[in-house]
Amino acid sequence: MKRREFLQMSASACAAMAAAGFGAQSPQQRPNIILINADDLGYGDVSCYGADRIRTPNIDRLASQGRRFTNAHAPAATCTPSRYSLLTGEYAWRQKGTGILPGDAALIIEPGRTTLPALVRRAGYATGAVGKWHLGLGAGNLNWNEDIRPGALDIGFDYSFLIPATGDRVPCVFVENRRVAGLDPADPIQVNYRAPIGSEPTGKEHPELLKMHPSHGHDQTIVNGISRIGYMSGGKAARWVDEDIADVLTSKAVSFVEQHKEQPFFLYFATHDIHVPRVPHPRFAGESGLGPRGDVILQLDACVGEIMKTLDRLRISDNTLLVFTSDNGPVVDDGYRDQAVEKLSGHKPAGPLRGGKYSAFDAGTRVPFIARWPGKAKAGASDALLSQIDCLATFASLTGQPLAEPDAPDSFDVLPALLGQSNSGRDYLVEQAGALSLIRGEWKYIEPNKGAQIERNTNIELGNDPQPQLYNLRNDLGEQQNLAEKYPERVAEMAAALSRIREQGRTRR
Ligand code: NG6
Ligand code: CA
Repeated sequence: MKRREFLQMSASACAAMAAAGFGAQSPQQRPNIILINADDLGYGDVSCYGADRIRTPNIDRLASQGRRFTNAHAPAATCTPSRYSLLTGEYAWRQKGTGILPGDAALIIEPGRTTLPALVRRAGYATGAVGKWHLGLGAGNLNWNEDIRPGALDIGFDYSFLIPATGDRVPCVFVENRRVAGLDPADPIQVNYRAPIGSEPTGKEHPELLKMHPSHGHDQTIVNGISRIGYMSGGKAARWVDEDIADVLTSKAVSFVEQHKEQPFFLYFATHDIHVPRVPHPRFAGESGLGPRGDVILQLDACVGEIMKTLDRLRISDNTLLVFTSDNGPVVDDGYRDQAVEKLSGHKPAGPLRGGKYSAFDAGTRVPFIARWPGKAKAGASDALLSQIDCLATFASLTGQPLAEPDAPDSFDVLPALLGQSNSGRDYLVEQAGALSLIRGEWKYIEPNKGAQIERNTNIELGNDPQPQLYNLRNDLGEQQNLAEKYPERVAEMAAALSRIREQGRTRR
């Protein structure tokens, strides 16, 4: 055998061995990975993060068995940019068109790029996405009655079962792989975000047909007695039942785990809860005493419990890294009159933090983040700074996959912090709401922004100010004291650092 051939052969043998779990990473170090991404769940919404008006026993148990991070962030204060960043390792604000998407938007992640699922798939993982997508589907002008492409299957997932956008946006159907699930071809779906389509009633014209009324927006096509954002017609047999969404998604997540228990798998489980419309299954309705928002927190907790139970039943808990987090901070009234405000009863969805969903204040992005990997991730609390944007580089490190230079430009490997081998995560992090913020160590700088200071409908403090803001998060977690005037040099320095981060186009070294 010639030397070159021999080298080639050993290279491919090595690759095969690496894929099979030998070599640098032992099989035990290539755990299954489940990433549960809740929707709009606040830092203070679960009892292991201090909630005392509601109990979340399953999430609490996960926290007691794993690492509970107190300074972990979603990359943005709304869903689409947060999830874009999570899956690509790139700050969403670097790309146009990554704001909250309508339900008929085209896919915003370029097929072929190194995404979180594509990366772990290279390491031999089976990859699945179950739940809320909100990253667009198709290439524009999508026909929902034909094969849907590009979609999740084109950016690294082997299997997908998706809510295309959000529960409050049409189309109110699930998409399984390339097709709308349960669609009757004789009753085709049409979707429009500009003008009414078909003859179905809207919430605006027929409020008498509603079982849940909007408080703002959400007055277009009525599906299951709830008016949504956008217009749709047809697809009646395929429409979801709001009360059953959590159970349907959990059963799809559980089946994926069961089917792939023999090989390493990565499951991205993006729950609908606790986003609006909040319509709990009857077994949770009224159980929290805090109205539907509290009830769907209990429902979410039960879903997490089901996943944990499944891992125990299949005896794979010890070889599974289970991460639980949320895509952005909390909101109470997000557009439906669902008693969330009236029944809050002293519950503090943001805990000690200021602001909420949509906000540049910390409640916008600082979220629960728990990582359990029995025997590998040290149980306990950690205040290491980390972001969901780091999942990509961290899982690359975990699975022994190299990253090419253009990949995941803003993702840092924080594996030592995740496992509790170290308590330092990142040094700094950019956060996205209307304004960008830079967090560095104990300091947070919010750049000047002329936007509204309070969002009228949701009554959330957005953290916008035409003047720069500087907070010391160590002494003033609630961001009450703007120290910008007191420390102008620090402000100038952090503003310059943020400009450099913008201009350089990447931060991963
Ligand atoms: C807003 C919606 C809100 C929610 C949000 C997206 C109105 C008035 N408000 O525009 O209800 O759907 O978009 O939430 O329509 S997210 O969690 O997906 O980012
Ligand atoms: Ca969200």
